[in-house]
Amino acid sequence: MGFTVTDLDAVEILDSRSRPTLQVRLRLGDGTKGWAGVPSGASTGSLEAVELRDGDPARYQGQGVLKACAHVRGELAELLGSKTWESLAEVDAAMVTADGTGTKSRLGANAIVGCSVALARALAASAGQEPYAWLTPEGVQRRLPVPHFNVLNGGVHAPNPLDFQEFMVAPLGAPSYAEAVRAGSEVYAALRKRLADDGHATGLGDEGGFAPSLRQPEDALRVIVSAIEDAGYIPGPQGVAIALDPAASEFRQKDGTYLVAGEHLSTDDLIVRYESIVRHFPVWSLEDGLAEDDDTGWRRLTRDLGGRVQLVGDDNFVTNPAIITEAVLDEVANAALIKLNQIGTVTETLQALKVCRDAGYGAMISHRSGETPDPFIADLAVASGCGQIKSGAPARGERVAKYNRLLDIAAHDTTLPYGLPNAS
Ligand code: 2PG
Ligand code: MG
Repeated sequence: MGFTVTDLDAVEILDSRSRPTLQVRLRLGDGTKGWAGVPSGASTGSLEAVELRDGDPARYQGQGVLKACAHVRGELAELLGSKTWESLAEVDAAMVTADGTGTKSRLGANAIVGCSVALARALAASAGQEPYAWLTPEGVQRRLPVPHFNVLNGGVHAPNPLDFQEFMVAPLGAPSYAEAVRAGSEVYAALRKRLADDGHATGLGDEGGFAPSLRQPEDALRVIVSAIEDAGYIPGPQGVAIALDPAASEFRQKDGTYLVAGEHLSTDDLIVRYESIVRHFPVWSLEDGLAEDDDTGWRRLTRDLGGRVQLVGDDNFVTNPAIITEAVLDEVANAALIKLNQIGTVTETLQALKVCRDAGYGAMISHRSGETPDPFIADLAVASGCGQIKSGAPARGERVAKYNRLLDIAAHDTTLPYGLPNAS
């Protein structure tokens, strides 16, 4: 049975970093409504779908999104209102074709992804289903994902001297999703106390994690392990493990070296450093350990560490099904980070997740460092069955909106298993 779209609108709102973004509203012919808040990254991959910004220096330092909003209200509203549609996939494909650039740069990936998410929500509501139920592909077992709480921030997400961007705690061993949230929050509180006791400022980075003046990644790892123990948990896969996103593209130098705490490291040096980190700390997952264009390095990293830890491609994969397919053939990484706005439609995001499932690659659903209260990724995480999500610290409204949506789903659908897919 087909559907029509009668209203489509967008307004310029602020994201969690005080930069303009879009909020999209949509209404179907049967009266059901959908909405979406569009996120925005800071450490972006060069092949990400392109956010359309106004570039008018007189407004928001050129970061306004009035043009993208106008595309939603104008060309996209006209397109979506032009006929009876059969599926979300058909609408997403039509938006991609109408944009015509291959990078979504003309209409704006921010405009397109907002319409796609708002439509997915409306179609779920129209079918009388929760978004996570409606989004679940055939044959996929829904799961409550392991939350990866980014408790300590560095890189371009914080003004401290720490080069690695994200230090996350992942309660892999928690007996349930609710207990995992509790563990994350208790470790966060213990970390705040530890840092304060050690004389560090406890100000927050963009994703709500603490941003102390630590320089060496190992110093950050040590204090996190102590915080896990202080909170009464076992550091490691049976309790609370650690995941890293160094976001290495951001500290790669023009000469090909990596600048970590003032030291120039070759690709080999950095891989050796990771080997040592993995030996000494309970790190179970490493995202963007090398820069997006360090292809030979990525292959070496995968050969050396791929059997021991999850290696997640973010800046290099940009949620692009074709790029992930190539990486699988090339044996690069063993998991992908999944961000809706990196590729720009719900349909293509679901395709990227399918590529991962079919290849036996892991997948982690992700927020962006600039966020809105929209919790859609929580539903996507459950629907995909991938068993992993990262949405920042267990603090700040735009971060906990996702974790809290999952608490709500867990409370109302008690049949859902918790954790990584191979765990049960
Ligand atoms: C990342 C993301 C999200 P950003 O690198 O994984 O944490 O950061 O949104 O700034 O790209
Ligand atoms: Mg990343």
